[in-house]
Amino acid sequence: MFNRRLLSLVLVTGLILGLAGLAWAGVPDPGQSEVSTPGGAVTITPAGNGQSLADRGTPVTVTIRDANGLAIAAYPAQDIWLDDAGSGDINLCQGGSLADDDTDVNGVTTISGLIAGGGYTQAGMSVYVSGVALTVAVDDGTGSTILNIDVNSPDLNGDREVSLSDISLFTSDLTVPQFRSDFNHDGTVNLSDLSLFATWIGETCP
Ligand SMILES: [Ca+2]
Ligand SMILES: [Ca+2]
Repeated sequence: MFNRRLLSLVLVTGLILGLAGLAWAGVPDPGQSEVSTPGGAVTITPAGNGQSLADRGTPVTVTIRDANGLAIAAYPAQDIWLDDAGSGDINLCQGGSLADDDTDVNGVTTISGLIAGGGYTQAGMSVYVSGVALTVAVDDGTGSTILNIDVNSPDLNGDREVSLSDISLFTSDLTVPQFRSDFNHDGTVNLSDLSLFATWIGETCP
């Protein structure tokens, strides 16, 4: 009798532990997942007519794993996005920086396209999976958990439209060049940036 009760206890305990394991399965774990990028600078616009991460040579690769370190396949692209690393500098449009595809069988996807949004930052970017920032970054050589991607936008004040206020800010940067207005990323702000800026005036989120 005692042994039978002991056996039941062992079975129940095993079942509970098994269920706990199942509960972890398929749930992204920020400590097991990874994100990497060569790093660089990109210009985004509210309507998503700026430069793609791929064109700027700084695509982001994301690998999503659960707490057991197992790859999570088919994780929805709409739940994986890029945003500032907590500075609040970037103001994205709805769904403005989603992953290119759902994760593949290895739990891998990329974020390499055009981003819709405004604001500017040199304080780094992060990948968020269902709202949780991934904490493990690889391959950028800095050991940092944030991504070395600088972002600017003709929407300089980050209100998700390119309007008069932004024109005024851009004009002041023609005198004292700032990263935020260097849309062709050549280290200065001049007529080349102005001609780019002109094509984006009036843009808002889609
Ligand atoms: Ca604006
Ligand atoms: Ca420039």
